[in-house]
Amino acid sequence: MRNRSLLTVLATAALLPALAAPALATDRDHRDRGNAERYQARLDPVPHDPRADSGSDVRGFAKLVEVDGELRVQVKAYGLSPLLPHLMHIHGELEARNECPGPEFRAGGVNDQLIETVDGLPAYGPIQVTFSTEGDTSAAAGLNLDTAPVADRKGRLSYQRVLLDVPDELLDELDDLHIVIHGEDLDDDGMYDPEPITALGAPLEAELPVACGELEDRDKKNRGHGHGKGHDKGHGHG
Ligand SMILES: [Cu+2]
Repeated sequence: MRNRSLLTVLATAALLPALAAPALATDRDHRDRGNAERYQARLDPVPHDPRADSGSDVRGFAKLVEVDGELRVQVKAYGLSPLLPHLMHIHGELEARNECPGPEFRAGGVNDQLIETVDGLPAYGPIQVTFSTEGDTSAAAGLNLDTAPVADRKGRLSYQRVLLDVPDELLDELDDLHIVIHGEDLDDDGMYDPEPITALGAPLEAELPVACGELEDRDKKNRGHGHGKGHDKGHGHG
């Protein structure tokens, strides 16, 4: 993991001058030719203390396709709190560990048994993109429950949208980023309780991360490009 992070940093450092001059950026040229870059993420439960998370067991799968600067997003998840909105984001930055949080991230915040959004930030990094149902898809809409996709009465969620405003810098590093789904009705009363409020300034139940997955480049994986970004790594949380 350390090797990969270092290589990722080096690769990005090499890319930065190219980003400053878009006409020369190979990734940009790549996109302008209409090639699709395909990414996927398997979403697994965030490892809260099972005694505190009301038996949450959220799993899912995300497919992202980037074509000409547009990001087509498809997420299917199940095991969610029924009939409630679930905030969903792409998280990440190179300064973070860029991995889904392990149990060691439970400490801190309003509950030491739960991995609150802020608890997990050193692992998956800040919100970069919001999978909203309409309007703003930036981090600014990250806590807007009004435009968050809603799970059905069986706790299933299906989300599809073409995102038009994802910054190029993010599109270029999608395979270093994560998808996180939030929201758990901890006391099963059919609503998100207004309290406690976490360090994020949001009600704990609405913001609690419940599933996380690392994005990987499906094509790079299939082509086996050997420039140090291979994704043969396991899901260890080290
Ligand atoms: Cu999030």
